[in-house]
Amino acid sequence: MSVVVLISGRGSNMQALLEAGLPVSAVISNRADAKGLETASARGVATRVIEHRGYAAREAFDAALADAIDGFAPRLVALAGFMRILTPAFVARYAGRLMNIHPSLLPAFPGLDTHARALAAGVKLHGCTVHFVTAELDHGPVIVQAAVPVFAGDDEASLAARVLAAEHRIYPAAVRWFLEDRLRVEGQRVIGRGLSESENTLISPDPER
Ligand code: NHR
Ligand code: GAR
Repeated sequence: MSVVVLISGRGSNMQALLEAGLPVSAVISNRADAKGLETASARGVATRVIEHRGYAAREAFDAALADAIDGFAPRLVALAGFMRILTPAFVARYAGRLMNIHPSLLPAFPGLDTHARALAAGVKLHGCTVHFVTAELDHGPVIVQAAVPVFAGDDEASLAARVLAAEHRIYPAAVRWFLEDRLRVEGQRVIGRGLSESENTLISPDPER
């Protein structure tokens, strides 16, 4: 029933999962200096570090990562600010139970530096996406998205903070739905059983409030 969370840094999304009371059995980082490791330890959650620098090939790193994960026999593996692209073999091993939170409204802005790219593109809505991970980077089936406004005075930091607050709302919800067996994938679409229409999409600030 448990969740293993993969991080690379701050770990605020991981913390949101913990604060939501979700059954996180371990937090694994590819960087020894990830701040999130301390947050997890302080809450009594097991931590592991598998440093990607120690491996010459991505396949070898991913194999060591999989060994560490499988020691906890999780039902779900959740990427939360995890910064290493995963090999097709790793993705296949966890097919259907590997999730990511990405800081843009996919399919807009896959990859890195999403907030700077959104500002440069002049979009008026930005946001975040929880999706199942497939071999193709940031292209897996979308579970839930949240949209936030881009304001004229925004810089990268102010926009990132607005998106991050939305991330902290939708990621725990998506993980809970998965653990409750309420998500079914049909091709590129995710059908949420017993979810209201508005649960799949968050607009923040909510115009109905
Ligand atoms: N792996 C696969 N196969 N598919 C996805 O959809 C993945 C994935 C691994 C991570 C998260 C993703 C994001 O949300 C994610 C999705 C890292 C990079 C990247 O370029 C891009 C996207 C994401 C994560 N990483 C560099 C690399 O060479 C390293 C960058 C760094 O260390 O700062 O792996 O944005
Ligand atoms: C979050 O905004 C997350 O969406 C993003 O990095 C931040 C991590 O913050 N993820 C990626 O960019 C993945 N490439 P956190 O460590 O505080 O959760």
